[in-house]
Amino acid sequence: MVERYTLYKDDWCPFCRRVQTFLAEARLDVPMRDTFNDAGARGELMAGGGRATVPCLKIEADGAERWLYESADIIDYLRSRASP
Ligand SMILES: N[C@@H](CCC(=O)N[C@@H](CS)C(=O)NCC(=O)O)C(=O)O
Repeated sequence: MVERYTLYKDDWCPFCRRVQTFLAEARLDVPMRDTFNDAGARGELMAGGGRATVPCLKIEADGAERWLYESADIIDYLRSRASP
């Protein structure tokens, strides 16, 4: 199953930075949406995930989407998907 990811983050958040550092080290190219500078991105996060907390990973597959909060859970999830 092919999954598509979008990371909702802001530049001031240390938990977001932790996820971004992991992505860089793992060489994973995940599109990002900045909820601090982009009201549209913040609206998407609120509407889809239910709260404004970042980081949050949107996971799209088979026409469905999941919103995963918590930096440690996001890293664990992407690590497991990158090397099952
Ligand atoms: N335990 C969470 C902490 C996330 C967190 O506290 N994010 C802050 C920014 S650094 C936030 O979005 N606060 C605003 C809110 O929750 O609405 C994680 O590791 O991801």
